[in-house]
Amino acid sequence: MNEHNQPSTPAHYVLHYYPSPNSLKVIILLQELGLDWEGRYVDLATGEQLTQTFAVLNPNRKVPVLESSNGDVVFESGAILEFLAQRHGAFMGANEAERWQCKQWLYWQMSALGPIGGQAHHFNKFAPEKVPYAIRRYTDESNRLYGVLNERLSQVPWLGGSYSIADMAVWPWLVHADWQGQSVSDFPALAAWYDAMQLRAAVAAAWASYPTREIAAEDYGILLNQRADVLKPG
Ligand SMILES: N[C@@H](CCC(=O)N[C@@H](CS)C(=O)NCC(=O)O)C(=O)O
Repeated sequence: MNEHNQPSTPAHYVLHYYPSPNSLKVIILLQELGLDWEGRYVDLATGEQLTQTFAVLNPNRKVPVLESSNGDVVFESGAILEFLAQRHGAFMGANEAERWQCKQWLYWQMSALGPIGGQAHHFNKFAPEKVPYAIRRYTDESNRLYGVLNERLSQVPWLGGSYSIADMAVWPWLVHADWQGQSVSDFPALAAWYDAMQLRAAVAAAWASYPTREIAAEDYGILLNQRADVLKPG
């Protein structure tokens, strides 16, 4: 360890991922930092995340999970972003005030935009039955959250003041705005920020390496029907 409590040998990282917004956040940061890393695809449709091998990495049995050659294992995309940003001393704000702005918007993404956007995806696109109340509830709340982002980004160029992991956490959740019943172009400051994100080489590289595919409805069986018994060794 050096004086910053960081291992002195550069680490090799393994990202257990699936092509979804929460994994894409981390891929963007790995690209921004220019780190030595490889991706390991976790087949969620066949339940690879529910195996005992995977449960050792993440007791919540979800991707992403980051492993380092120094023995670190981190789950939860927000924690992974903080871990890498802190360890490599970048993208967490240029000063104390920005650090807290960055954290606020990161936690906002993790607690609001992600969960609400996820439910909007679910009820608009994947739910086997159309539930009008749920569609309206999550589409409207997504719309409100886009408004919050637009307001913030009409005051500052990046969510934390300077470019940070907060921006990297939010952008992947806007890529499928249509699944949330939204259009980024309805929000001018947000649209300008979205375009600025896309112009970053690391974001473009992360996006290019991100295999998007339409997921067949039958692949969702395992994802949409889990209760506590999935935790039992099978
Ligand atoms: N809060 C978690 C959410 C992780 C999450 O929901 N991952 C999804 C893919 S985006 C997953 O692994 N789903 C598998 C399952 O539900 O079985 C994070 O941000 O890391």
